[in-house]
Amino acid sequence: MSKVSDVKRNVLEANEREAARLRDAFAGSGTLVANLISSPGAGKTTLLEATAARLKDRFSMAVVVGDIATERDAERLRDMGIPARQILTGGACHLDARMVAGSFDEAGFPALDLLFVENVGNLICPTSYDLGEDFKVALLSVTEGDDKPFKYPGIFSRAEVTVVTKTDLLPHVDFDLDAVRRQVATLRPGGTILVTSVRSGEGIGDWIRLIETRLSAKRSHGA
Ligand SMILES: Nc1nc2c(ncn2[C@@H]2O[C@H](COP(=O)(O)OP(=O)(O)OP(=O)(O)O)[C@@H](O)[C@H]2O)c(=O)[nH]1
Ligand SMILES: [Mg+2]
Repeated sequence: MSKVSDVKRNVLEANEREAARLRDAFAGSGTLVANLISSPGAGKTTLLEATAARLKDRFSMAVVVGDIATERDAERLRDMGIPARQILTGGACHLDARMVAGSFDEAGFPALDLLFVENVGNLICPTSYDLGEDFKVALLSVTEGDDKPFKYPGIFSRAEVTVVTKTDLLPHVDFDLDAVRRQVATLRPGGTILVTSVRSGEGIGDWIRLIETRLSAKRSHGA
């Protein structure tokens, strides 16, 4: 049992060192990095498509996306006109910093303003792996149930931003937004909650403003 925890601790420590190297590199280039985490199908790629549509003409941006199989999400993002690199994890249920660093180097991205990392769809495994990001974003779609923050406290306490997605579907599901707000406020006091729908456009402007504000804060901090 203790050997298993030793191995796990060593893996996480090695990841922390690689993540620190990535964070230094992104500080040097002034690149804002967001790590998007959710269960499968909550709407990560769709939100990134909407983000690309609104920001790609003003900022240089790219996406690194992790999945256990298929190039599909990277293709969707390339179709939106932004460079995207797919990492196939070979079954692993999360990205780690080494995978992101390798993929980023191979991709030969130009100096970027924005890098979005779409993690493997999973609310548990990606939570413990720092990828050198500026902040984690947890997405929760209204079809998943309003009890999820307390059931998966790791991600909702570590994510600076929680994005509730697919609010156009609210009339069809039992989902108490206030209950989610209360849980997130308990797990992440002072955290940001955005309530969004790519279909109706609700909250997408708030998301875009958050990205712009965070980028300009990072740039003025680094200047
Ligand atoms: N009604 C509605 N559907 C949405 C919205 N956002 C995404 N979807 C749909 O939800 C499904 C999953 O969306 P994706 O963006 O592929 O989800 P994902 O989180 O990237 O999924 P994985 O990469 O497989 O984990 C797709 O059919 C989307 O069209 C929304 O705001 N409203
Ligand atoms: Mg996706």
